[in-house]
Amino acid sequence: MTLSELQALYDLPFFTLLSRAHAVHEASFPDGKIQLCTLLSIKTGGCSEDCAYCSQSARYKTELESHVLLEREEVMLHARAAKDSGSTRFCMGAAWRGVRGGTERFEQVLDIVRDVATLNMEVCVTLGELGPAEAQQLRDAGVTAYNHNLDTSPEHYPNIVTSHTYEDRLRTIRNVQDAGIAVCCGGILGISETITDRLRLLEVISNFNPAPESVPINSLMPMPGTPLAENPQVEPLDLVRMIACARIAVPSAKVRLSAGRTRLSDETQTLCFFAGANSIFYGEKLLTTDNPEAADDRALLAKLGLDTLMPDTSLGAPVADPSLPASPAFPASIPPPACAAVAACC
Ligand code: SAM
Ligand code: DTB
Ligand code: SF4
Repeated sequence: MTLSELQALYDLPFFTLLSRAHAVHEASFPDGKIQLCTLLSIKTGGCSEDCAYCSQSARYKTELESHVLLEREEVMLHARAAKDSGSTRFCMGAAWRGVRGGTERFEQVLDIVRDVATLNMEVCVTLGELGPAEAQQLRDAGVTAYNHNLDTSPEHYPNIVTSHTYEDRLRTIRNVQDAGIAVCCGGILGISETITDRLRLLEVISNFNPAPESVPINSLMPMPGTPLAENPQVEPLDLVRMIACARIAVPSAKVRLSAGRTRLSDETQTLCFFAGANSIFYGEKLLTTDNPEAADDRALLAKLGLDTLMPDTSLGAPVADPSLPASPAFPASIPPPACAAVAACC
């Protein structure tokens, strides 16, 4: 979709936008089920990058307790618990700029992935920048999806992150697509962006070929010590509009109502589900911040009569439209930039 098409959608009367989004949702996901995903931070804090919203950046004095890469056995305890609680996707995050093949740390991550993949859950990782070889190794180890957010518009991104570029992010996404891994790519609201920045993000993501498998929409959890610690809360109805636009812009993708749900009422979340959100993070913790209690989420879904989705471990990258060029557009031969030179790289 183009920015002007998205702007026209966004400007519709609220209920018109919601009914359009709901119709798209029903057509794309007739069973209306909700996907439950559980997050685990497998390496916390000490990140070389300067993302202004993030408690894990080493550049800010936050209250975070850092830890090195968790042992495989510990990760498996969390993964089994997630499965037992009804989660069907296990997403592991690491506070690195990126990963590099041949390093001990990356081998450890591959071992973790191989173990988690035995549990019959979807396996998602978010490890920062990847080259084509690393993406292929992750795929071979059993990764079904890779999360790499663009977060906001290309114009606003340099106001939020200066240690890497939007283009770096796009290049990783292309490497993930080329390895046949499903792409999970979305953004954050509440990082001093305009509505146009939000819609520009959707414009970029909606033009991916192949389309992303999922689009997480996070609302800023303001972290003490970060530059955005005092940012105001996202206006709930603006979040609902954004979810509705994401649903229409990328009809085949799961739209994940991601960080920030602890600050949303049940009624706002309900509107988000009606507008097309069909995935949530489930369990008391996101990576470093709070998430609603699992029992509260189960109660809300039961009240709404919403069933939960089974895992799809055969998940591959959605098939590209052969009549259009691949997007993001980078020759696959371009190696990942500068990662080897970055001390905090795994
Ligand atoms: N280091 C990896 C990367 O940058 O892709 C993975 C982890 S990073 C924490 C994943 C995403 O979490 C970010 O792109 C951002 O959208 C979201 N996120 C991080 N901190 C957040 C916060 N304080 N509030 C809301 N979302 C946040
Ligand atoms: C995504 O878009 N949101 C998740 C997941 N992908 C990795 C992370 C949210 C992090 C929220 C802040 C924290 O817990 O540190
Ligand atoms: Fe946080 Fe990821 Fe940015 Fe590191 S690269 S500061 S973990 S968002």
